Amino acid sequence: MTLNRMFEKKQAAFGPFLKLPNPALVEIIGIAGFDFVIIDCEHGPLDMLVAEEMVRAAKLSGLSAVIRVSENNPALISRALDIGADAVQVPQVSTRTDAEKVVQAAKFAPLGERGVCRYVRAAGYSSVDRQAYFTLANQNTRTIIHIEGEEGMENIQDILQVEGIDVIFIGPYDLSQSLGLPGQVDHPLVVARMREIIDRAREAGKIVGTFVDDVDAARKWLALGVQYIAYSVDTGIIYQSFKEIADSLYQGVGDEGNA
Ligand code: 3PY
Ligand code: MG
Repeated sequence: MTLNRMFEKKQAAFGPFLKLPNPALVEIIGIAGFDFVIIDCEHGPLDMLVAEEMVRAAKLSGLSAVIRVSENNPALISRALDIGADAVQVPQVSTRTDAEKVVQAAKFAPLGERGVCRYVRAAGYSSVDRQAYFTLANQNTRTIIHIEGEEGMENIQDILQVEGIDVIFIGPYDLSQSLGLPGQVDHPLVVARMREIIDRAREAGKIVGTFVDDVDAARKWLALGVQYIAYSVDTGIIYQSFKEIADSLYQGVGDEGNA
């Protein structure tokens, strides 16, 4: 499945953040039936070379590829889109100007000023028609912005006016930190601010996203109208699975190996 499920059919979409540099992992996630992966170039070791391999694996497995860049920087946004990401996810958007900067970097003229090169993966290495590429890219490229700080919350109404932003993503961890409660993503104050952003964004007709790391939390936010659900992180999911297996394998087994 892909993000079209959300953008066209108005249904919820699910996908994990990825920190491990592994295209096979992306394939497995596609086979498992998710809609998208978020290749995380903000936190962790991923670089553009491996991100391109992961985008390729996503396309082969019928997944949308989102790249989270490390900062709101036009050079990073255009590289992410040039290697073929379907969407770019940009952290720490705090003002209307920040949001406009994302659109400027992600769209070609007349909508923006994305740097032009048609010899990249996104343009079929120049095989896509020279005129058609720019129009198609502007239509198909999606922008996702993080609102995850006090300033972003204060300026939310202005940010929501910016055309060309497709998803408002609430980062609960950074938001909790900016409220002086680092990591307390279930704290009533954090939850209240998240709900406020969700309501404002939905009133403005925007799709809202957030991060969860268990199914109950996903259900809670879905019920409140969140549609873009970033479900946990590859490293955490793998750790959890191995831990559960190890715990049950070792249960009742003595130090000798077999009781
Ligand atoms: C955050 O919570 O701050 C994120 O960016 C996503 O988990
Ligand atoms: Mg964050």
